[in-house]
Amino acid sequence: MALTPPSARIWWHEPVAKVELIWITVAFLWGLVMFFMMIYWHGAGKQNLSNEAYRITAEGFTERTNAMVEQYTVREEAGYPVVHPPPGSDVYMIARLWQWWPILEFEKDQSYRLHLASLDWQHGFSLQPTNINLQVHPGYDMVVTVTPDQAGEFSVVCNEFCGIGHHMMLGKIYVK
Ligand SMILES: [Cu+2]
Repeated sequence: MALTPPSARIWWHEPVAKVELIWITVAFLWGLVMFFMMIYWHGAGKQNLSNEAYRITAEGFTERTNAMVEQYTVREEAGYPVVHPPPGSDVYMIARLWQWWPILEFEKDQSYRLHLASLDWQHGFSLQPTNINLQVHPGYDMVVTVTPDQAGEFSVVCNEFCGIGHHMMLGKIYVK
């Protein structure tokens, strides 16, 4: 019993019980299996990681985002521009305290190179209700090639705690 002290004072010379040995072996082997699965899943697990990242400056990224917004804004929504960039193009979304900017509008079954960068702290890009999750770091452009296969309205949620307005850091992506 773990709640009472061992009866023998020098308990560490006692042989290890069989069940405990079995348990240690099972846990160790399972740990090994999961370690190698991690490597396997990286290649074959259809993960949506950002495989490309480039060093950028906040100013440079803002400039590129603004250029896209100026050229392809189709309407406004609650003070946010809704941008409909041409299929196949480079698309930018800024993460900052506390918003994802601008709102993007994609066409179904078309591919885009989505660039994500933070202008201040680390944020987490989580696309709801799909299982797409990645970290957005300041100073880096995280590139993901996206091909939406479902029309609808998707929410971008920040899933890396980033301060007092973290829970209000919501963005939107439309797929038409
Ligand atoms: Cu955030």
